[in-house]
Amino acid sequence: MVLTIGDGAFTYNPVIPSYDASNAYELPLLIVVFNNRVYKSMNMNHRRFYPEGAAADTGEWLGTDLHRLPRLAAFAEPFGMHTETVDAPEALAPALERALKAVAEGTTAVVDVLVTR
Ligand SMILES: Cc1ncc(C[n+]2csc(CCOP(=O)(O)OP(=O)(O)O)c2C)c(N)n1
Repeated sequence: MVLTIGDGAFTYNPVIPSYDASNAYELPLLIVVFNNRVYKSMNMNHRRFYPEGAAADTGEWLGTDLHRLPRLAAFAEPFGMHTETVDAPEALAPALERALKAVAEGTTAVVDVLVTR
């Protein structure tokens, strides 16, 4: 089973209990995160509805700027899951191959893919 998800949706949803459920029900998943370090759809709404709001003044886009978050794959490590962080296009295929192998062997894998937009 494969889940593809953006970093905004990933951080908004109950990832930690879901990891526990994956282990408890022995349901290995391949999770691929498209990580652009922003909850962009919400950020665009802030800009659209409050173009002269406090955030426009301060540059502090609360709840939508995800730059400060630690490495997302790290949250899976205490659950014994396979983790990958991909920061170059050529690193993607080998990371997915390693992750698929882990899933085939029964371990959930989280591949955090850093994208630029
Ligand atoms: C299950 C579920 N939870 C929450 C939402 C609300 N929601 C809409 S878009 C979004 C996050 C979008 O951020 P990201 O996935 O990083 O995509 P981006 O906006 O950066 O393109 C969320 C949490 C939803 N649509 N569905």
